[in-house]
Amino acid sequence: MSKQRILIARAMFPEVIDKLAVHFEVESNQEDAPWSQEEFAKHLADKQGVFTTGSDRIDAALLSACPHLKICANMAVGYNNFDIAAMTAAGVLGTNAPGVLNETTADFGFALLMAAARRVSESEHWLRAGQWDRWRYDLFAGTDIHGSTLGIIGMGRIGQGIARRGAHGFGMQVIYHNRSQLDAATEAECKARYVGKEELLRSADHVVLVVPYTPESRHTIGAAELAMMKPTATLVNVARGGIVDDAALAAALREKRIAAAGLDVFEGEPSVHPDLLTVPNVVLTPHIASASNATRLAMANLAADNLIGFLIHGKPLTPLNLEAMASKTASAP
Ligand code: 8YV
Repeated sequence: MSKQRILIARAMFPEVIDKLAVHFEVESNQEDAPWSQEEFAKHLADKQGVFTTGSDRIDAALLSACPHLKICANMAVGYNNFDIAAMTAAGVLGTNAPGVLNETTADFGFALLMAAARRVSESEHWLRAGQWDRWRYDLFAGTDIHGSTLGIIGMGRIGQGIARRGAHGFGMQVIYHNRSQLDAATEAECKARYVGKEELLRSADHVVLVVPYTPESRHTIGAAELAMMKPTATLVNVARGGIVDDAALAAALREKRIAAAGLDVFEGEPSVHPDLLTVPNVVLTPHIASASNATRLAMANLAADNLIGFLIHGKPLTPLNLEAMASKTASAP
């Protein structure tokens, strides 16, 4: 029997391609060509499965050009690049890559928090520009991390990892806001207290965002929320571009209405709002919070195992819309 065909939409670890090639006829975009949606659809038109990253959009137009497609396996925990409703309607399964990146992303959230609050990037740029001629008592003085109040918006597994680091490692008081309150045991383990969003913004010394992107979470932090934060506060976004109103944030940073920010994700990335590029008190990184070698390999393997699990064995590991697809089939006339 001939092998099923899959597409790997972006450059990928050679060992993951080799693993997939045992089971499938694989086409991979190893040269990492930047495809338009039309080009993507052309490459995908005769495939049963696709390995995507968070930058590859799966929408109704693409699906209608790919009649053989059965599964889109995302190498990301976030899946706002998938139109899940359109996929379910087309009978296409989506899978994501949860779990394997939690601790690495929590590490990086903390790195951005410390770099922003203690002005690591800003002072390094200044030093590299040859401006350091003498010590001063207030040279790049920032805000303490230890003993301060850490506010986390979005208390999933990554948020909990950040809470544990703050509470256990740095003696921070942790408050959090989430769609629902965590169970008492998890709250105790994270030493975290549930509060309303406004209370969090007004009382936290540092605010970290780890909410998934949905139409409802767009601009969770805009001008009104920034106005509630302390002038000494730090804001960190390791969630998704669009959770923060980047123009409003750049203005707040420029006018020192908040002290600093650390951003790994941006509205419209890889473009970055030009105002963010010119304010000094923000640390900017190119969506690398999960980018340790080991974690990126684990994410890629999970996406590959979802393709193998579903197309070869009928059992995906981390499906997103399996139940919705089943109830659609059950209710079909
Ligand atoms: C990925 C991410 O690096 O998992 C996610 O949701 O945002 C990142 O870890 C990126 O989306 C690559 O697919």
